[in-house]
Amino acid sequence: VRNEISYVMVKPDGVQRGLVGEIIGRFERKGFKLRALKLYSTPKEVAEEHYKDLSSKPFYKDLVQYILSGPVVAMVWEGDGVVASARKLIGATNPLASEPGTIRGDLAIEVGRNVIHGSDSPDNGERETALWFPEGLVKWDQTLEPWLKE
Ligand code: DAT
Ligand code: MG
Repeated sequence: VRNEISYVMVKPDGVQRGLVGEIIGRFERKGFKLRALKLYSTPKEVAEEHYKDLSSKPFYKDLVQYILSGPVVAMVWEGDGVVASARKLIGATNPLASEPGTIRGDLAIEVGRNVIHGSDSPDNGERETALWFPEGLVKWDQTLEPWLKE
C-alpha cells in the first residue's frame, strides 16, 4: 500500500457542534500522521474550487453556502492507504446510510450536514492539499512510528 496524503476537513457544523476533538481523535488513534492543521475561515473561491466537480448539481449552491457558513478545521493526514482508510472512518456520504462506528454514522443525520470531508482519491488528496494549504505541510518525525509500522 502506497504512502499518501488525504485532505480532511471538519465542516462548519462539526466545529459549531464541538466535534473537532472527537473527530481528530479518531484519526490520531488510528495512527495516521498529522501533516497540517488550521481553523480556517474559507474564502469563497476556495470553497467553489474545492467542489467544482459538483458545480452542475442542484445542491451545489447550498453546499458552497454551507461550507462558508462558519470556520472549518482543515487537516492533512499522511499514511499508507490513508485516503481509502479515511473514507472508511468517515462513512457513506448520506449519514443515514453510514455504518455505526463511522464518524458520519455516529454523529450526523443529513447529507447536507455531514460534518466532515475526506479526499476520494490519492490524486485528489494532493490536489485538495495544494488548494487548502498553499503554505505547505509540516515536516516532523513521528517517534512512535516503530510501534505502528513493522
Ligand atoms: P463525499 O463528501 O462523501 O465525498 P461527494 O463528494 O459526492 O460526497 O459530495 C460532496 C458533498 O456534497 C457531500 O459531503 C454532501 C453534498 N452532497 C452530496 N450529494 C448530495 C445530495 N444528493 N444532496 C445534498 N447534498 C449532497
Ligand atoms: Mg467527495
